[in-house]
This record gives sequence, C-alpha cells and structure tokens, in this order.
Amino acid sequence: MGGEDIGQGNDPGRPADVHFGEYGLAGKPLKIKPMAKDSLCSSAPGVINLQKGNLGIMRVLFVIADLYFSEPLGAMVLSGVCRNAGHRTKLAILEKQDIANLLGDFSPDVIAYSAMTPDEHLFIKADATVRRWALHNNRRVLRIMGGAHPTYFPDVLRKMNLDAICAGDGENAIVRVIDAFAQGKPLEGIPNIITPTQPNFIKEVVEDMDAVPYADRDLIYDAAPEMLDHGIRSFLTQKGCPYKCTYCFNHAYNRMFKGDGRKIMRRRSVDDLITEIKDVAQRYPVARFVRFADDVFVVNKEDEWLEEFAERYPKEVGLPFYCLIRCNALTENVARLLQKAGCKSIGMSIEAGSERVRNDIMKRNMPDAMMKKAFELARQYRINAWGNSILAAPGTTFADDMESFYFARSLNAACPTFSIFAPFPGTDLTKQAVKLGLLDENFDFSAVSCWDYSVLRGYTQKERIMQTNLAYLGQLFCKLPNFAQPLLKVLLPLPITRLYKVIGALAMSYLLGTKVFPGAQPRGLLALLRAIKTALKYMTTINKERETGTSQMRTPAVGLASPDY
Ligand code: B12
Ligand code: SF4
Repeated sequence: MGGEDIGQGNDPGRPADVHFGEYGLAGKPLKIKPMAKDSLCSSAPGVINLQKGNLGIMRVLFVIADLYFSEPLGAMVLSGVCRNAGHRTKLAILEKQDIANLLGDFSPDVIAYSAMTPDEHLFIKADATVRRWALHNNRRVLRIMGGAHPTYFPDVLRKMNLDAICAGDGENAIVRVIDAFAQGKPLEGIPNIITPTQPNFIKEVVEDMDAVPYADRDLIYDAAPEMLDHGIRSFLTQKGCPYKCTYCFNHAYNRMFKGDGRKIMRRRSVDDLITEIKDVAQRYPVARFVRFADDVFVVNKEDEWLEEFAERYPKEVGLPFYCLIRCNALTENVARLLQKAGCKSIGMSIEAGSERVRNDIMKRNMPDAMMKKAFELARQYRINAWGNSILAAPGTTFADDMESFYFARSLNAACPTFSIFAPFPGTDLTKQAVKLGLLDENFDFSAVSCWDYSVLRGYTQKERIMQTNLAYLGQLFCKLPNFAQPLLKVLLPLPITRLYKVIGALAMSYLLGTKVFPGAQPRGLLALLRAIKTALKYMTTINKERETGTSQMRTPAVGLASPDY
C-alpha cells in the first residue's frame, strides 16, 4: 500500500488533492487520505513507480457480481488503496454490465475479482471472456481473486486457474501484488497471497485501520450512478468478531488468522471515522443515512470508544445511523449511548426461537430472557430492531421453524425477517450438515441462496415448500393481529411460493424503508420504482442452474492452504 510520502503535498495530517494526470478519474481530483508515517506495510512499492514517471502504473479492473443497495466496501477500499499508490481503477458489475465492453474500453492490466461463494458461476463465465480478450489482444493480464469466497474456498485458485488468490485482508496484498507484477517479480512470499506454486501463505492481519485510505466512492458511483439516489452511505468502524456462531464465517476466519500476535479485533479511531463520514457527506450530498457495515458495532458493555463516538457524532455528523449488535451487548448503558449518538435502527439477530437450536446448534449463547430484555430495551430507547431468524438449519424440524416464528412475533421486533439456512464452505454448521448426512462431501456451493428452498437432504418436498413459504410470509404475519394467525397455517402448505416471494419482497422493502432506513429511500418516482424492482430481484431470484461438471467444491474447504487449520 501507498507509502510514507506518496505524490505531492502529502503532509501527514493534511488532506492532499492529487491529480494523476491522464490517469486521474474523469478529470476529477482524487482526494487522498494522508498516509500515516508508519504506513500499513513496510515497503512502499507504489511510490517507486510514481517517481519513475508513471512507468509502473497499472489499470486495475475490479469485478463484483452485483449491487443491491449496499456499497461493496471491499472493492471500494482496495480501489482507494490502489489509487493512493498511483494506479488507475474501474469497476465491472457482472449482473449489470457486459464485461467484454469494459475490457475493450479500459484495457486492464489486472483483473481483481471480489467474490462471494454463491456468485462463483458468474465469475467463471466472466473469466472466460477475460481470458479470450487477453489472448486475442496478446495481453498479459494478472487475474487475482479476493473476498470471502477464495478465503474459505481456496480451491477456486485451481478451479479457475487464477494467477493468485487473496485470503483475508487485501489492503497490503493488492498493491504488493500489482507492483510485483509490474516489475516482473514473483508473487510468492507476499502475505495473504496464495499462488499455484505457494499454497501455504504467510498470514497477515491489517491492524492499523486508520492508515487505510478511505473507500473509493467514485468507483461505485461512476459504474452505478443510480446508487447516488439512495441516501445510505456505508462505513466500516471495526473489523473482526470474537463470537463463534456456527453458521457464520468468523470462527473460521479467527481460526485461520489468530496466533503469532495477530490482532483480530481492530477498530478505527473516532476521529478517522468522523473525518471520512464528513468528507463523504460533503462530496456526495444526498447522504441521508449512515450504515455501519461492521459485523458487530459494539462488543463490550463498557466501551470508551462508544462514549467518545456518542459525544462527537451527533455534533459533528448528525446523520441517523444503523449498526449491528448482539442482544448480549445491548445493555441499558449501550442503548442509551446509541440513542444519544443518533442510532435509529439496529440489526439484532434472533436466529432461532428455541434455546436448543439457538444455543446448542448455532452457539449463540443467548437465553430467551436476554433476548426479550434486549428487544424491550431497543423499544424503550426508540431504536428499531431488525431481527432475522434462520429457518431450516441442520438438525432442526419444521416445528422448530414455527417456534422461531412465534418467538420472533413475541419479541415484537420492528422488522422481523426470516431466511433459509444457506451452507457456506468452511463453517462449523456446514461441516455438521455433512456429518449428519444432510449435505454431500462434494456439495456444490455455487448459487446457494438464503432466500430459496433448503439445499439440505432430509426434508420432504412439502417441508421445503413450507419453510420457504414461512420465510416469505413470516414478516407479514408477525405484524398481523392474533385473529389473522390461523390463516398462516392455511397458506403455508400451498405451492405458490412465487407469489409469496413477491409478497415477502414487498413487505421487507416496506419494513426496511420505513423502520430500518427511514428517510433514506430514493427521491423521485422513477428512482423509487427502480429500487423496488431491485428489492424484488434480490429476494425472488431462484437458485441459478448449477454449473454441472465444473464444480468440484469440497466441503471442509477453509484453510486448505493454511498449515495450522
Ligand atoms: C455487507 C455485506 C453484504 C452486503 C454488501 C455485499 C458487498 N458486495 O460488499 C449485501 C447485503 C449486498 C450482502 C449480500 C450477500 N452476502 Co454478504 N456480507 C456483508 C458483510 C456483512 C460485510 C462485507 C464488507 O463490507 N466487509 C468489509 C470489507 C472491507 O471487507 P471484504 O469485503 O471482506 O474485503 C476485504 C477482503 O475480503 C479482501 N478482498 C475483497 N475483495 C478482494 C479482491 C482482491 C483482488 C483482493 C486481493 C482482496 C480482496 O480485501 C478487503 C479489504 O481487507 C460480510 C461479512 C464480513 N464481515 O465480511 C457478509 C458476507 C460477505 N456475505 C455473505 C453472503 C453469503 C451474502 C449473500 C450470498 C447472502 C444471500 N443473500 O444469500 C448475499 C450475496 C449477494 C450477492 N450476490 O452479491 C457471506 C459470504 C460467505 C462466502 N463464503 O462467500 C459473508 C462472509 C457473511 C457470512 N455469512 O459469513 N452482503
Ligand atoms: S456475532 Fe454475528 S458476525 Fe459474529 S460470529 Fe456471530 S453471526 Fe458472525
């Protein structure tokens, strides 16, 4: 990543406006965060190239699968890092753009795929186009993939015949890789980078989050200007989660990266965070709502960071915000501080109605009484809680799912939602599903979705339909009065899931728009209709046809390249 003295006018502590000549972004000066003296990495490869007069400047095409309403922070942060090092970047959104056109126009040197497991099939298809283009144009292009998918399924390196994958944090790795490529040096030995000849990687966790340049918002708004219609702007305040929920990737990440003094929980200073939010609010003035994308916004009940944030954020930023928190962390003091700060909504997952499923199977460690108290506190402090429950988890029955519905209804969450358990490579619950014989050892994870029929063996077709129908009707029926409840039992077995999906998507859009992100909706009829269409697409897309014959994913995939896993 960048370096001690990148470009001109880089007085640490003072923002610098740097224009990279013809490599600048559509003539707009790129505002670059001053780099800390002891920047993220010890070497500063990008600087050398800049000083050589643009010789090593690379064109990096970031590729993501799709956009829903969220800004893809991973690609945006890495684009900020690359631009800070003098490289030129652009974004391809596979579900929206034809990558072939972008390849012709942008002529990239590096293809940086940022992937989640269910979208793998889209990347395989796009990669075939990239390889064809490179061959026809006699271009040597570096193809690298990062994000959750390669981190937990490193076999994708071989499967797609990529040059490299990045496991975990990419802030340092990406520039080191690009510079090595530009200089014709090997990629082996770069922390977090796995190559065909170096499957065991050196592990690195980016600890100084303040030294990371701000997420590059132009990357996303240039590729998808309609995202500006939405008033929501996403930010990261901390990385890492210490909990061990069995369906989530965090225990796998922690197992893979902890040790040797590496710090898993990392947080930005309040100062750095507020400076970025103010900068974004000023430069993209439709900002109406802030969404903190951290897995957990508050971990400790006594939290000096939160106290400072609650003091300063309302005065210096003042935008309403949404964040994620667990019931065990929402004490009266934390609820008070969140309210003081301007928190309007929280994501506080329920996950399951019975303590057996919630605590034994999912390892949430939350008794019913704790959950009730947390939802009560949220109401008391006028913070709207979005509580999701996972249906059809391994080792559960439809009776458990109904219990989840009744429990969620009893908690009276502002936005109760229900999703279907989707197995992802490397998690303990996926391994448990294999152990129980509910999933094949060779299960193909591509195109798995939290909104579609369960992929687990052991449920009858009727149960599968009822689970999915409950996922779509549950939120609406949580809000309907007691006398309407018997109707749910009548509707659940009917094989009209497609209709329920539309009802569910509309109910969810309404609750998200009015309770979770109130006031952030796009202004103008056209923009609003576009947003509803996106929501419908997000929730009604059915599992894509599997790539038969090409997918060889094996289940315990995490850390295949990691010696201590
Ligand atoms: C916000 C979020 C979303 C948002 C935005 C997604 C986005 N495009 O960023 C929305 C709501 C759209 C979303 C949707 C889904 N999500 Co999501 N999401 C997250 C969440 C909570 C945070 C992601 C984030 O912003 N992180 C912060 C950034 C800075 O980190 P990052 O993206 O990981 O990027 C870093 C590294 O991975 C790496 N890196 C990333 N890309 C690249 C590329 C290169 C070339 C390199 C070198 C490095 C690199 O460097 C970055 C900086 O360190 C994560 C959990 C998590 N903590 O990661 C889940 C997570 C990524 N989501 C997940 C899933 C499963 C989904 C869904 C499939 C769920 C579903 N509906 O079925 C959908 C997929 C929708 C789709 N097809 O795109 C899983 C992925 C598991 C997997 N094996 O792939 C995660 C890990 C959560 C989990 N269940 O454990 N998600
Ligand atoms: S608390 Fe949330 S982010 Fe942390 S491990 Fe559990 S599900 Fe994952």
